[in-house]
Amino acid sequence: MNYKRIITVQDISCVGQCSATVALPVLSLCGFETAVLPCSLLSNHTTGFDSYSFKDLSRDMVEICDQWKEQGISFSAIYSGYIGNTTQLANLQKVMDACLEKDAIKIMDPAMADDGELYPGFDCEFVNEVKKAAAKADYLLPNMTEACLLTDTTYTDNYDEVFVKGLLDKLSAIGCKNIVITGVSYSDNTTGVVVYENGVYSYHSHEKVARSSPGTGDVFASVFTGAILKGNSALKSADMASQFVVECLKETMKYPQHRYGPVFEPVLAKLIEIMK
Ligand code: PXL
Repeated sequence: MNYKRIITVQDISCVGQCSATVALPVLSLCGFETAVLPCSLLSNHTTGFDSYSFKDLSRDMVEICDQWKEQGISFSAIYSGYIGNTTQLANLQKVMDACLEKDAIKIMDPAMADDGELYPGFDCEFVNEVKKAAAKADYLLPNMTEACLLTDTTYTDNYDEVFVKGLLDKLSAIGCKNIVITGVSYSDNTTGVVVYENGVYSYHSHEKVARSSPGTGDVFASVFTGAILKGNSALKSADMASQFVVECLKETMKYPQHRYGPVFEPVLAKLIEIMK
């Protein structure tokens, strides 16, 4: 048996169900030891709250990475999510160079935008650096807004399959390998994921829950990572991740006042069933 240790590189939002506080429980449940390299420490995440504090941990990232290198600590997979600035992106590359085993799987969620808007604090320069990093991932998991930004395409929520395939072509052209675009909806009652795996295109649609939440992409990416590391195809992994996201959003609907994250904790047991 090959025991896999993952490193997840993203922020810690002390309150708010996103990033590391989602990745750790989900990946533990999938059975993988998950180390965390925090890039930023926030009081709470940047959407759905009135304000937030942000501490940049760029320097700590380098110190931590140097320690790991010195001690020969390495990882069989890396899952990166919300990265706060271009220095942190450069540090992500340092970790990939210094601490990954040969053939380590690289999964990147280019978490920087949603609903046609960049998250607060990001600009074009940052997007350009994310493009370069995205080309190095084995699996890239953008939502529609991020896929448009990474391909210099004007965002629209009125698109068709030709438009989406065009995004995949452009992402392939900049070097992205396997791509999963989330939140691709061609009808009012359904949404879904487009999977481009080893040159093959597929679309998997599922129920659209009338509730969205920041952090949902992080739940998707965490489950996807766990499923890939268990040896599933990207299509199967995306299907498992979508199923769990639907469960989480249905749960979230029970709490109309809960505005800042997907309520995933009460339904974690369902993930065990989905992962079987
Ligand atoms: O991926 C969602 C996310 C993660 N981390 C931080 C965020 C957000 C979304 O707003 O602000 C800090």
